[in-house]
Amino acid sequence: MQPVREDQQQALVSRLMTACGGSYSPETRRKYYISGPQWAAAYQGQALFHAPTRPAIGFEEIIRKYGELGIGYWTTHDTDVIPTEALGKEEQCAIVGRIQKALQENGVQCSMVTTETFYHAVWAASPAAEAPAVREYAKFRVRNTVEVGHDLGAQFAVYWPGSLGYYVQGAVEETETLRWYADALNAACDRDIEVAKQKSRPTLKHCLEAKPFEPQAEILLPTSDAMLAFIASGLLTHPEMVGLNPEYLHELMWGAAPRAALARALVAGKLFHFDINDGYRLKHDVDIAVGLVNPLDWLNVLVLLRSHGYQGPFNLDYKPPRTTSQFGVFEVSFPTAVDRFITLWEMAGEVISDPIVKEATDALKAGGAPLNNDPRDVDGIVRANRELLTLHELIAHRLVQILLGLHRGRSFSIA
Ligand code: 3MF
Ligand code: MG
Ligand code: MG
Repeated sequence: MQPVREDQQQALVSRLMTACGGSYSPETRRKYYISGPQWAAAYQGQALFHAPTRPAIGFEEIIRKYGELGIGYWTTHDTDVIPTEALGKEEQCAIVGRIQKALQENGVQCSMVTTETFYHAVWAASPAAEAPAVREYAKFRVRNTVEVGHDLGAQFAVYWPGSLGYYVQGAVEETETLRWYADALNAACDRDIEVAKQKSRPTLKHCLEAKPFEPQAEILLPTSDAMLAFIASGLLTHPEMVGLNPEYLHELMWGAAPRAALARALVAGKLFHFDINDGYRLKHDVDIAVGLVNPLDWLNVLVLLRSHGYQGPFNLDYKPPRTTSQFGVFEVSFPTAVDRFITLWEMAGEVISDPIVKEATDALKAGGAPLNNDPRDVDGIVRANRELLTLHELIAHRLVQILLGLHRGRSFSIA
C-alpha cells in the first residue's frame, strides 16, 4: 500500500468504520441509560509521561457530538466546565445557563455531577486535610456541586476520594481524616435536602467511587467494600442517601472479580451508578474503552446486572487512546464503545433466556436426588451431586459460545 496522504486519512477511517458494520442508530443508542463524561471526550491524551496529542474542546461541542451520536446523557466535574476561581460566583450562573442551552438544543440530559477534589493545589493534603480552611472549602465545593446538579436536572452526584490518602505514613491520622471526609459528605447531603425542597425535586443519589491506588500511593477508602463499611460506619448523617459508583477497572486494579464486587453492592442495595471501561489487573488506571480487553468478563457482569434489574446509568468513564485523533474520538472511539456495550447488554439478555443455561442452572439449584436422608452422609452427598457439577463448565462454555457466536459454527479451511 502507498503511504496515505494526510487529506485522505479521515475518509479511510470512515470507510473502514462503515465496513466494520454492527453499529446502531442514534435512536437505538438513546434507549440505553448511557452517559458520556465531559472529561472523557475532552481528554487530550496527556499523562505524567505523556504530552497532549489532541486539541482542547469545550462542552458545547462535546454535548453537540454526544447528541448526534445518540449518547443521551452527559456528566461533568464542576471544574471541567467552570474555572475554579469562578465557582459559586456570577460567572458560574452564566456558564450553567450556556450548559442548559446546549443540553436542550441537542436533546441531551445531565445525569450526574461530580466535584473535582484531586487536581487543584488546594487538595494537596486531600479534601479532608488538617487545615480547617481546606475542609470548609471542600464543603463549599460539594454543596456548590449539589446546587449545579439541581440546576442541570441531574439525579446523581459522584465523589471519587482519590486524594484521600498519602505517600508516607505518620502525619495523617486515618480515623480523624475519615471523620472529616464524612463531614463534607454530610454537608453535601444537608444542602441537597434543602435545595431539593426549594425546587420540589427529589434529592440526588450520592455515590462514592473507589480506586485502590493513584493518585495517592495509599488510599483510605480503596475499594467499594471499604466504602460500604464507611457508609455503614455511623459517620454519615444520611447513609440512606449515599451509595456507590463502582468503576469496572478500579475493582479489577486491586485484583477483584468486578462481578463479585458489584454483587456485594447489589445485596447492600447500594449499586447506584456504574463507571464502565476496561483494562488489566494490578496495573495503573489505563481506562480503556468497555469490552476491548475483557469482553467475556463484561458479558458476565451484564448478565448479573440485567438479572437484578439494575436501572442506573452506565457512564463511559474511559480515555480515548492518545493515538486516536480528535476526529477519531467521535468517529470511532465513542460510537464503538457505545455499540460494544449495547451488543454485550443484548447478549446478556440472550444468556438469561438461553434454554441451555436455564436448564443447567435449574438443575444445579435442584441438586442431585438424595441417596438417603442422612445429612451426615458426606460421601452420599458428593455422589448424588457429582455429575451435575460438570454443568459449571458447560455453562461457562455456553457463555463463550454466545459471546463469540460459536454456536453458529465455523466453516473450515482444512478439508
Ligand atoms: C478516576 C476516575 C474519575 C471519577 C470522576 C467521577 C476522572 O480514576 O474514575 O474520573 O470517575 O472523578 O467522580
Ligand atoms: Mg470513574
Ligand atoms: Mg478509571
